[in-house]
Amino acid sequence: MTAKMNYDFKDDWLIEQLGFDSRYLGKTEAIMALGNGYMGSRSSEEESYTTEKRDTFVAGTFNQFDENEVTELPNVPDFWKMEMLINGEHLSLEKGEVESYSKTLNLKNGELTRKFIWSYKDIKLELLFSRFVSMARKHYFSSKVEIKNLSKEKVNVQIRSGIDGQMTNSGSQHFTEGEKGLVDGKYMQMMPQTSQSKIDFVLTATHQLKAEHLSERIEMGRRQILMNYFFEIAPNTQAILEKRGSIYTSIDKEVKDSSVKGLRELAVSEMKAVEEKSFSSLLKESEEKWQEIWQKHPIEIHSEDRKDQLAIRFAKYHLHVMTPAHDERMNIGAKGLSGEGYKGHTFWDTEIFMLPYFTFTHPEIAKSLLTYRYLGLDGAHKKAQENGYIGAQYPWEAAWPTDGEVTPVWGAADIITGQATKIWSGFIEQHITSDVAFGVKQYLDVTGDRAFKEEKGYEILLDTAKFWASRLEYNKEKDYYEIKDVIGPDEYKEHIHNNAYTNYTAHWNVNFAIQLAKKLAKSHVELYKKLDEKLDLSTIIPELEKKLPKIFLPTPTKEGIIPQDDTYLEKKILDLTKYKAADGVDSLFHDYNLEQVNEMQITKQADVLLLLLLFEGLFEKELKLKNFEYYEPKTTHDSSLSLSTHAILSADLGKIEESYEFFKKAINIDMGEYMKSSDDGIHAASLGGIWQMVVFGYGGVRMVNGRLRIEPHLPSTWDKLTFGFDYLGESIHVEISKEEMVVTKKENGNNITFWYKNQEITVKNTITILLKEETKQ
Ligand code: IFM
Repeated sequence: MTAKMNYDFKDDWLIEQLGFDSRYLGKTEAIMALGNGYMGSRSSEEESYTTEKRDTFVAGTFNQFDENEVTELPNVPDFWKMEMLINGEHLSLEKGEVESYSKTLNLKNGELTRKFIWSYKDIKLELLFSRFVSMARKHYFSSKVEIKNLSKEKVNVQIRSGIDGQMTNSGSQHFTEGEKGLVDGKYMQMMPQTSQSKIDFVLTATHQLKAEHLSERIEMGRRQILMNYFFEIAPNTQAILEKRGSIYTSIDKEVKDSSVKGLRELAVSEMKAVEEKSFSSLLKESEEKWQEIWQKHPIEIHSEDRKDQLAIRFAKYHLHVMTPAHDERMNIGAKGLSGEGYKGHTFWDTEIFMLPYFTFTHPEIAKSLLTYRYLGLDGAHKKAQENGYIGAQYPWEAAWPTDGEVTPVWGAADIITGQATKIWSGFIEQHITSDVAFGVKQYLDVTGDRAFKEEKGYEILLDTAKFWASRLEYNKEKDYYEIKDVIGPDEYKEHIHNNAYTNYTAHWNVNFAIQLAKKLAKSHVELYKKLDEKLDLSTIIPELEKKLPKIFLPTPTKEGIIPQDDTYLEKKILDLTKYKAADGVDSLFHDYNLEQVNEMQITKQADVLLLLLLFEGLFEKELKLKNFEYYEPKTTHDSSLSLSTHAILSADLGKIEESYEFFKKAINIDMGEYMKSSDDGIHAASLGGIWQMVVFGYGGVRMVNGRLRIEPHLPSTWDKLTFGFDYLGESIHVEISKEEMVVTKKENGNNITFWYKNQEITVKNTITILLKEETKQ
């Protein structure tokens, strides 16, 4: 049997796997992951397989397994597993015959269903499994199985289902077992505690079963509490088992009594209310919440290939499933809540790739994500001090905001030496500090959020610049300040000097902070005083002013190429054709180790090109074009963060067909045919990249030097694109066809201004721009 993905539906809301193959469970476990930002769960099958990776995470509940490991999101006890014995035979799709297998995620309401007919010996059953994590009640989830007997005789069924705490993160057990118990004869509860962070969990589950000749038995095993149900199904009849579950933890913000006793009582009383409702009415409640998400700035793509429309929905679905919008002490992991990859840690992926989606369409969520960085200032100070600097040096990988740096020090074994490779990012991948500042500035430009600016945003912008003041190194011989020994976005180059992206973004951060401090000193005296007391601006700003003009910014060669770093352009060039064509990533490392790659002009992901995109106002089109043509062939796109940047930049450069090819590759990172693409979890940043490709790339929306610009360019296969965003408190709707662009905002709000081809345009209500000619009001 083979398994393959199918996206060919009429309504563009469904993703489906056809056929079952236990070698490829990881694909749909991750890309069909369920969640609501509070929790997220891989969509593992109900019956168990050795190849499965069964994970459920609760955002923010980090724990350190032992002192040799870094803190990570623990894999919490599992609820979804159901072991079934039919006439004493285990239900397993690895035996017998399976017909009409499909596993489907409905992006519209977050419901996962799995359907098939299973025949083994004289047993023939039709099974339909459904489940969802509620968007309406963030602690709750439900599942259901309908079993129809297609055999000639009645079948005896045993189902074991409950809460299974024998889960680990690839072997690391994060919980002490805690108490277990059955309340009122039907509510199973398990109360594990994380071993180091001491977070209490209360997990509750209960079942409802419609079946004949039913008997039941509770089973309390080691780290398990399970119900065993025994019943019969006559030919051509069915049995239905429904399950409800909930998770509460002692760090839940809204819970008044967070003692284990308090959480247990709360969970049981809420479960009693939830139990009254049918599976479908609980699903409906959840669907209504999803509707609110879908109705906020929907995107419509009229493309020859319907997968384009599906892709933007897929991206938005996951962006909401994985984002802990409910709690500003939490942020988005590089794999969301869909896998153990990157341990639930937050990277620059948030500010540069995902935050723009929220800033432009759900500013309140963007604010929460940036508040996390504000709460992370303590951790950033700690990191700066440990490294002998001052100010806020943001950690490359972040977990609980005050933890500081949590990047692991050792990674996979080197293919040549067999020794674990040192992960240098936590020490020297320092552009994250200006990336956070960039995210704050973009949020302020787009929302104009005064309260955030004055209470948090300005402080981040100034404190990050203060870090750079101490980080810059004076080069006496050259009489400039430089940034040596770093890793830029291209992680294939370690210990390099003057990475263009790092230097330019640090320069921007410093420059912006100087202007800001001067403005505040003049016009917001009280605020300036407060910030001065905290950050010692009266010493730092003059120091920054002295250093700024001498910060080294790599200048273009006579061929117009901005050197990625001091030595990149002197390195050997390798033809990457075969590696670029390979399935999956990192095929280069079948032939070379990192040390060797370090010595060649091979770039993992957009580096100089990302700089040209984010700071587009600084560079001429011709220079961008030359650099695009120079660097792209040398880029493996081994990081999922790369393709969207290339798609947007090439669209800006008028290479629209090439851009669309990047777009296609980018949407296929998770949604493609390659069945091993997502085993460690979905690629969160690339999902933010999908939104950016559509709205920034083809919609042409951008903030340039603090001003809104809209300059669309549709791929030739797209007839129409509609989308919306919030700008300075106004809700903007944009409709683009081949001929015109119509920009609309509600009449009674403030006028907004945007730039189109160097023309300043004011929108009172609606404006139509003929894309090739003049403008109609
Ligand atoms: O942040 C990225 C990095 O740029 C490339 N490696 C993976 C990280 C997490 O997504």
